[in-house]
Amino acid sequence: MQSKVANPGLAAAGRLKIEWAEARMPVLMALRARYGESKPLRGMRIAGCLHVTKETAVLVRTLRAAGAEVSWSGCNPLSTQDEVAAALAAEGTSIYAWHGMSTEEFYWCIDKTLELKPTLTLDDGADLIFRVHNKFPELAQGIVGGTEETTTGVHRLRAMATDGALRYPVYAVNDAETKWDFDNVYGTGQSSLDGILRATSVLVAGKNFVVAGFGHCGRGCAMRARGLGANVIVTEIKATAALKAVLEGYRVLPMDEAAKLGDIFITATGMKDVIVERHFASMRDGAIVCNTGHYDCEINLKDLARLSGERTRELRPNCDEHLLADGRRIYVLAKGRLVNLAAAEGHPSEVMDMSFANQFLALKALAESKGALQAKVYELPAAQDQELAALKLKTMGLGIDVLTPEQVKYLDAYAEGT
Ligand code: RBV
Repeated sequence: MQSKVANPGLAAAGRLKIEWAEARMPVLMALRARYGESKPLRGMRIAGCLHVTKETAVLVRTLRAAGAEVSWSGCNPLSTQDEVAAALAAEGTSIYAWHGMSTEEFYWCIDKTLELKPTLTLDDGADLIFRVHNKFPELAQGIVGGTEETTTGVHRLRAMATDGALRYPVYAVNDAETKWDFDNVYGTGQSSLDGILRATSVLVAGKNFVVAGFGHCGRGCAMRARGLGANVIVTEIKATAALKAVLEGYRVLPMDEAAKLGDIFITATGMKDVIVERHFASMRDGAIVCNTGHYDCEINLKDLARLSGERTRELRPNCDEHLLADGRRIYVLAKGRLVNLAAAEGHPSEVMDMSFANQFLALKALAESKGALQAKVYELPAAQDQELAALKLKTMGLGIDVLTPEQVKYLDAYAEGT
C-alpha cells in the first residue's frame, strides 16, 4: 500500500470527521453491513477519482469492506480534506491527495492510482477515465466498467460513446433519481451557500444574488439564496429552464444586464466563459463572484487578471480581491473552483448517503456483470431509486402508504371514464 497525503499526523482528526459522517449515512452503512460478509467486490481493484471528503471516506470504507482493493485520488485540486486523506492512508487505503495541489500534481496523483491496474474505475468529472483512454489505453482491456458521479462527466462520456470512443461500460450514477434530484439540488444549494458564507460572512438578505444556470444545481442555489432573503436573478440560455425560473418567481435577465445589478454571482452551468471581461467591466464595486460547476472555466479569470493588471490579494481564506483600474473591487471565491467543496465541506452527509449508495450498487452491478454490458453509458434501474428512497425514509422514521389491490387495478383501468 502506497500513498501521498499532506500530513499523516492528521489521521486522528480525520477519523472523527468520518465518524460524524458515518452517523449521517445510514443507507450506505446498511449496504456495508449487508455486503460485509458476502464481499461481492472481492477480487476487484477500484481506482477512484472523487473529492476526498468525510463522505467519500465512508464510501471508500464500504468498498473495502465489500472486498475491493482501492486506490484513490481527489477530482479537484482544492477539495481534499487533508485530515480525511490522512485517516484513509492510515487505515491502509492507497491514496494520493492533498489540498492545494498544482494541475501537474493532480494528474500525477491520478496516474499513481492507475498503477493498481484497476478492474473498475469511479469518476467525478471523468478525468480518470479520460486518462485511461488517452494515456494508458492498454489498461482498458482489464477494466470491467466504470461509474460517473456528476452531470458534466456524464455529458462528456455520452459524447464519447456516441463517437464510438468509449472502451468499456459506464454507469451514469448522476442520472439516478436518488442522486440528481437530491444531491444536485439540496446538496449544491446548501453547500454552495455554506461556501459563500464561510469565505465572506456577508449578509445575504437584501442582496441581488445572480444564479447563472437554472439546472438542478442552479435551482438549489436560487432556492437557498431566496431562503436567506436575497433577491434572486437567474440567467439562462435554455428557454424552458428560464421559463421555470420565471414561474418560480425569480427575475430572469441576460448576464449583460444581471452583471450590472448583482452583489453576489454564482455560476452553475457546466459551460465555459459565463462571466467574461465585459461583465466584470460593468459590475458593482464589491461584487462577489464564485462558481459551483465542476470545472473552473465558468468565470474567465484571465479576463479579470487583465482588467486588474493582476493587482490581487488574498483578503480572507478563499476570497481574493481584484482591484480594477477605476478603483472598483471584485472578489473571487475559491479561485473560481467549486465553492462548496473548496470553501466549505461539500454536500452534507445526509444527501451523499444516497449518491454513494448508488455508486456502491453500480460498482457491484459491474463486478457481477460478467461481460454482459457493452461499451455504452448505462442508467441505473429505476426500481433501485425506490428501494434506496424507502430505506432512507425508514432510517428517518417515516412511513408511506401502500396502494390496495383495488387501487392498483384502478391505475391501469381504461374501460370506464367518469
Ligand atoms: N460531491 N461530493 C461531496 N461531500 O463528498 N460533495 C459534493 C462530498 C459531489 C457531488 O455528487 C457532485 O456531483 C460532484 O461532487 C461535483 O464534482
